[in-house]
Amino acid sequence: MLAYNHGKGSLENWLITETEFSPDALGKCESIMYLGNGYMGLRSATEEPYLHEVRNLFVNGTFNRFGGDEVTELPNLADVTRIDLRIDGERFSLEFGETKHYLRQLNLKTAELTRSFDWISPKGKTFRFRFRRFVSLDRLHLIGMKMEITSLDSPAEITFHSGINGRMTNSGTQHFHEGEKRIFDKRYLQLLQRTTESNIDVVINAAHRVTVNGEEIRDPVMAIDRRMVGLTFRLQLSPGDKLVMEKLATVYTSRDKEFDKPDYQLAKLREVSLQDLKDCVKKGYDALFQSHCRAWEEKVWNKYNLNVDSEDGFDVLALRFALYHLTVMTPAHDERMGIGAKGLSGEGYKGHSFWDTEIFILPFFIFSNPEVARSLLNYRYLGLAGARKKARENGYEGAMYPWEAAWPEDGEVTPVWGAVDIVTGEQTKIWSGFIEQHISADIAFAVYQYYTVTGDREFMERYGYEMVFETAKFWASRLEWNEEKREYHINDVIGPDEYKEHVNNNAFTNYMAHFNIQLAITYYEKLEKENPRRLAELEERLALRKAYEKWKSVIGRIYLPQPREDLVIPQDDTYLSLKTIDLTKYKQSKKVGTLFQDYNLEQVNKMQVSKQADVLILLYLLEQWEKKFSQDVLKANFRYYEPKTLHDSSLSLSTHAILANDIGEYELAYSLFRRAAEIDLGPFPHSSDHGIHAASIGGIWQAAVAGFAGLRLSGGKLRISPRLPKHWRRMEFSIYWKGQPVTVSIDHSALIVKAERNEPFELEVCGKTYTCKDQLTIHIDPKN
Ligand code: IFM
Repeated sequence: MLAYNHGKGSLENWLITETEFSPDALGKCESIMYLGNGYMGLRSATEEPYLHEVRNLFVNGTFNRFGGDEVTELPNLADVTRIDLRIDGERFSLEFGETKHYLRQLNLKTAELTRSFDWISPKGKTFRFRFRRFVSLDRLHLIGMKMEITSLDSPAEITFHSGINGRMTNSGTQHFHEGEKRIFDKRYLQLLQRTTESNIDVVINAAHRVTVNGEEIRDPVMAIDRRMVGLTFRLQLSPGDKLVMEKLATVYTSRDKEFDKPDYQLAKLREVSLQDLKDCVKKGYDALFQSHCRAWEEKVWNKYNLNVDSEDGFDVLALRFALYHLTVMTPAHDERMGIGAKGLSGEGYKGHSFWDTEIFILPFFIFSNPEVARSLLNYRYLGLAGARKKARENGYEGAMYPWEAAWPEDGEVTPVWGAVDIVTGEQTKIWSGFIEQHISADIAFAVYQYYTVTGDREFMERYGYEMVFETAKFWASRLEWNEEKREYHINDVIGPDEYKEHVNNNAFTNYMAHFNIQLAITYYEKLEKENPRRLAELEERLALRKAYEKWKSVIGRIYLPQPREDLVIPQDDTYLSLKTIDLTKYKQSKKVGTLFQDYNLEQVNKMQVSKQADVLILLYLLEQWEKKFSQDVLKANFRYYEPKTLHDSSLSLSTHAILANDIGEYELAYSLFRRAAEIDLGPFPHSSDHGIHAASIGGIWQAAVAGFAGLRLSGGKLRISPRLPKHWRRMEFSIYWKGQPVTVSIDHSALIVKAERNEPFELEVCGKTYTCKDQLTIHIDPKN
């Protein structure tokens, strides 16, 4: 059972609480309460093991491929969290005995996981337990853990084993060679393992400090076995005695920037990582934890300054949950890495990056932390090599970005086979890696958005223009001339709606390809004026003049599906002529994908049913570039597609929430926002088993800021057209506009925009253009 109202006073709406332990629904809390710092992610499995637990530790970027039939994935590293505990010889587990006052909590403010309860053993002895854990935001390689056991009424013998356990797999796949184990000074444990194919060295070190009533327990029994190294402590507790175990661990890999160099030496990696652990041990758990808390305060809460005053505390908590996860999932330290669709919280999607990053997550960073946004775009710049390879292999020019991306040079890594087909009993073929091609334009869109918001010319000249030019070259070569209609088509694709495969002229794809080519033309002409030298350099490498001429010749002849008489834009050539079925049952289902209990994908392909926002996300994105469609078109499409959209992808609800607000369906907008937040925070016990939903989490922020606050690009300009939900009294947040910090405060009667450096800028509010010099106050008519 999850509860969100346990935080009181300064902790109000900061705590995610599990109030009852359920061995049948472990995945939920393991995922949503996972800890991390962008360098690594530690799933929050309990210390004592359970049958259906998934214990994961991932370090970003350490991809490995196990055998030819598999695709590369983030390997599950050795575990440091498990503790095998016996009390008077009996195994400790919450499945036995009686548990009282159980609470497991993630404190979003301090990024600390705690668990506390009283446990009455089957022999009737009572113990008080408290566990604490953090993954430091201050020292990226550090994990800290603490266990406290107090015997409340009886003497007891406690034995526990703790160490580094390399017997971990990704659902059965073992990514590491056996490795080397070592114990230094009877205290410092070290496990060194190498991935089987990518040859990445991973070194994990751990040290324990065990005390009873403050007195240190020394001389544990040392153990080294296959793929593990550990210590066993044995001690006696009298009634009232308190056992405290502090465990610190450091995790390093040869992928770390400071080691991934031609002069790399394994010995150095081992030494540095061990020395770091020793330094940490000297500082001690409490001091390390304090520095970690300070880092959260400075780098996250004070920086983003997102405050909502809502009658419903859940809204506040959901936004903090979003900022928490956006922080722990993002490799802000290393531009060679992207964000996985499940962050670093689970094995789902193998740590791969999708368009989820550019369209759903990046806007948060572009507006709130542009440096990190730039790093994430650099990751795609580095990915140009793989994208060019994919284009070449498919007979195209330029850069065709992989649908799923891992290490930048890997290129396409989408698996080819997926879930069972309920009709044939075979594995369904995943076509996305072949024909879900809009990703290339999505990345160009992200470059556009980044540049427009930040004005970072240096980034553009070094990386951004090249990405836009190369993706435009891809689209120009991808277009297919239709002689009969005398226009260019894009056939045989999957658009965002993955329930429609092999369609022709998916509106999203065609418009985004058109956008990408138009953007390349605009940027080419801009660069020609602003920096002809840079253009000449690019010209030499990329044969741009020829490409530019091609763009100019195709741009006016790309087929862009227009609104019909009823203003509905056809999602593709056939969608609107497919049969409709009664979707009530599936729309109402708490589980996603229930349609596939009755139909296979081939059948679903022939119905007007969408997995996720398609035309609607197009309208949301396009408006940011140019205002092409009227409010009536928006309304007509929302009303047509929303009833047909099952939101079976977590990417969908937040987009619908934003657009519902845009068309004045305010209550629906709030309920869609709420449902988006409940994808991970809702009561459904298994919705997050494979990990959190990173894009949806970015979408929570977008639904609040781009939706309710109405802050987004519109026709290339900044616009803020707020319409807060009725029960939100106030909203405040900080963004950056052209490098200047800007604070935005909104309530139901006024919008206040503050230029923190007094640099004047223009913005549009509810259709009118204003100049904000230092502070701008605009009164809002709540009726309008
Ligand atoms: O990128 C998404 C896609 O749009 C829907 N299926 C899941 C992917 C990863 O989140």
